[in-house]
Amino acid sequence: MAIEFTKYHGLGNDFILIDNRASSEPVLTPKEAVKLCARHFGIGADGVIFALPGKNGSDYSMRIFNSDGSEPEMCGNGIRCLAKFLADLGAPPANTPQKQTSDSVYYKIHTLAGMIVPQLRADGQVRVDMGTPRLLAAEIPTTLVAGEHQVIEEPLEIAGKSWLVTCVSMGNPHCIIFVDDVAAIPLEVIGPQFEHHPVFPKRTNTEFVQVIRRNYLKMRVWERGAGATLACGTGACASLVAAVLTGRCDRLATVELPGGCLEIEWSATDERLYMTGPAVRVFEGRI
Ligand code: ZDP
Repeated sequence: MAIEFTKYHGLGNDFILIDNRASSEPVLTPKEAVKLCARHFGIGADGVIFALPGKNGSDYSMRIFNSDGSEPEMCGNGIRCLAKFLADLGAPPANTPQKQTSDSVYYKIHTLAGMIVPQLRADGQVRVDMGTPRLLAAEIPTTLVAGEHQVIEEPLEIAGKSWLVTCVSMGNPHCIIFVDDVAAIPLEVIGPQFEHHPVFPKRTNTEFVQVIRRNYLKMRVWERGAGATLACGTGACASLVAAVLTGRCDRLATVELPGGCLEIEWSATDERLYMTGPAVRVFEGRI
């Protein structure tokens, strides 16, 4: 069976998008997704994203498989790409008519991390209501401290060194470490050791963050199930939350990733995270 796909990226975090509106289950298995993501033997991507019919009052649903076939709850760069994909397909946001204006379109997207609302703007940027961060150890999940406590700069021994880690869930787990120089971090060596450390029962995404100014962070990421990627939207949100919680930055900041910059705001009004960044269509094909 032939399947059509479109390739998108958000700051070089790249995805294969599949129009899956005709059925409520993904048309590919995790194993097939792994093959398509392979950079030398397949199409090449950090993950495969399925645009599925809406659920619980949403316009559409998103599911995503990482390049290793695991299924994360959420994906920040991916949901910007999904919003662009739906617009390119001419798929209307059927359940959110009241919010539409001439220069922006809102989609209500059901994800395994709850309802996420991307707003497609006339200037091509996508602003996403990413919901509220979860901070308790049991919610991350991590066993680093007792379940009802927050994990703020707790020591964790990895590769013979003690790292101070702060944990934030954006629906998916993140572990943030503040460092003086992100360029000096041997990501490929220590990233997997964080990802698979037994204190993270669902594994973890790991962000190394350098504070440049109170409104500018520089970050490198090792993603659960995808390795070193050029950008991570949920990771940028989690990093800003960790920086605010530890008094390092303001609630509105630019986060610079290897693939470019995202604007992240942790609203003091509604405690929600708002992420603004690009989503770019690259090519389409059929397999
Ligand atoms: O949680 C995970 O397993 C991540 N690999 C999911 C993907 C996150 C992503 N990089 C993002 O932008 O949030 C796509």
